[in-house]
Amino acid sequence: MTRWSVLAVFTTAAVISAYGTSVGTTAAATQAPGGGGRIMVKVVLSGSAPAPAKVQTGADPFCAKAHQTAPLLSQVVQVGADGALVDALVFVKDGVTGTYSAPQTPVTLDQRGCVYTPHVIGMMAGQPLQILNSDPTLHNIHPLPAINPGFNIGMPIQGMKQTRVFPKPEPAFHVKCDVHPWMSAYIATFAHPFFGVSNAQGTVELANLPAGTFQLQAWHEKYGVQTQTISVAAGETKQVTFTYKGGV
Ligand SMILES: [Cu+2]
Repeated sequence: MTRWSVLAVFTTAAVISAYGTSVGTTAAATQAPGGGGRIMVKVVLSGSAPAPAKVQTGADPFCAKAHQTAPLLSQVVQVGADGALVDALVFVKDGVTGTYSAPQTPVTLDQRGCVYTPHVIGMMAGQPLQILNSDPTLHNIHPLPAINPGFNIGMPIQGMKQTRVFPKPEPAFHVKCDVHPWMSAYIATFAHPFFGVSNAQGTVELANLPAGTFQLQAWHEKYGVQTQTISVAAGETKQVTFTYKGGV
């Protein structure tokens, strides 16, 4: 146990699962009959967060105007109520067997107001990534994967869309814009659908899990990786908290 970053609190509750095999359309739901396990994850920051840095967008008049009234703030550490840590990627690192087909529904990465939205993306390997430019200015999207092929696309026109696929699973890699150095996003690709990005409440729900013992990881771009091991029985719901100490 001491190997793991056990700052976490495990709360176990046997719950009659609302996730039968007839619910949901994910690959997990269709390929893991007899599963229906669920892990409710909360990611929190126990210490203080750095003051959000103002991002200088003046290099591009459009971007400057987009943030004229309220300055653009750094997305690196975003904290919600009660220390909820936003944009942490939570995923099953180990313990999933079987194969899961990638949904053909694309994940959209928008370039809007000279910001990538969402800031952190989890998607299945092979799932289409739709890249959208909502701005009437040039963006040049440039992902930097190590395992998957990278690309570098200029998108000069508002409304322009491009679709790309990362065919292999890969830990979170950086996405940058070659025109606007402050633009930053991360993408991770998975061989299964058991992942999620923490929302404004710091929560992620991993649903339709097969019964088993899993190595669960949380990844945050500044505060790094934490790991826990957790077992889920068929139809069981468990709660897990990842706690980061934070700091500047
Ligand atoms: Cu850009």
